[in-house]
Amino acid sequence: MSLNFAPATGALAAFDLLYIETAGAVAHIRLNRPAKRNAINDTLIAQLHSAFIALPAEVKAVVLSGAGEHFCAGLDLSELTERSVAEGIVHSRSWHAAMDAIQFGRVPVVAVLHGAVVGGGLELASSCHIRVAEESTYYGLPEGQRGIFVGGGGSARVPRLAGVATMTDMMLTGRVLDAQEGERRGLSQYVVADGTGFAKGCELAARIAGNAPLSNFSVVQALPRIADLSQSDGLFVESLMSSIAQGDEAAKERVRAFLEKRAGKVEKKA
Ligand code: 1HE
Repeated sequence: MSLNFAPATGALAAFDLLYIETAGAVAHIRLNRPAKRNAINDTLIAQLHSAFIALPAEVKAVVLSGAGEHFCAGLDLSELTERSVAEGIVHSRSWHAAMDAIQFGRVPVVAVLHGAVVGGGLELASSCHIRVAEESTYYGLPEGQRGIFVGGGGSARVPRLAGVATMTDMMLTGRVLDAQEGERRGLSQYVVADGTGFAKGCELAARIAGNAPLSNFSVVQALPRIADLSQSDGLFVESLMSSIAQGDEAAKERVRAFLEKRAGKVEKKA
């Protein structure tokens, strides 16, 4: 699917390590440091954080991708040696803030993956809501081999997608998963041919952007929190969230449209 993207203006045009373009309700944010395989340095994590906070109101969904041969090589290791323990904690927390701005931001984010999705790159991908992986994608957590631990939210997010056992294996043994195995284990929801991930991501983002805003809000904000609650507490929060969403005029109109045969049915994939 091709959307009519134009380079972002205003606050979103100000980032030198991101390329941002918009097409109506969809924004495309591309990590733009291909010479360093989109390795995330302090500037890039700050720019990601700022960009997700600065999304204009008309943007309803985001596609996140990486320039060049790889999605993201993780933490910029050249900056690692410079830090004291205290600075390391502050640094890790700056990643947490950026990833939270993505996961618990205003809009759903579709990550389009290709090539290396490693270390902090996998942490970034796992903070998004849907992952589309091109066949070239491979996932690794080389922290174990580098003598460090994940610090960008990976220990909280990756096990929720693929399980503690898979993450333990990847970290202890350096096991690398290909696109197919990543999908089987829950790291991505789609695997597509090389070169087609962006179109698929745009198709999904456009569909998401057409949902009622409160539906998207409840999926992004309530669903992961409910999954962390006890069943009893989760069901209570669900009853509140569903009642809030149902009360919205957008929901009422969509239900009316179905009953009056103006809306599509749920159909099996062709
Ligand atoms: C980098 C980085 C990086 C590439 N930090 N500079 N991440 C890793 O341990 C992954 C390390 N990177 C790699 O394994 C490979 O670079 C890739 C598999 C991603 C890509 O390989 P390739 O052959 O396409 O590229 P390359 O030749 O290895 O790298 C090109 C340049 O990018 C080169 O710099 P140059 O100046 O010699 O041209 C590399 O040094 C540079 N580069 N990756 C710094 N990661 C919040 S905690 C998160 C903890 C982690 O993420 S740990 C995992 C870190």
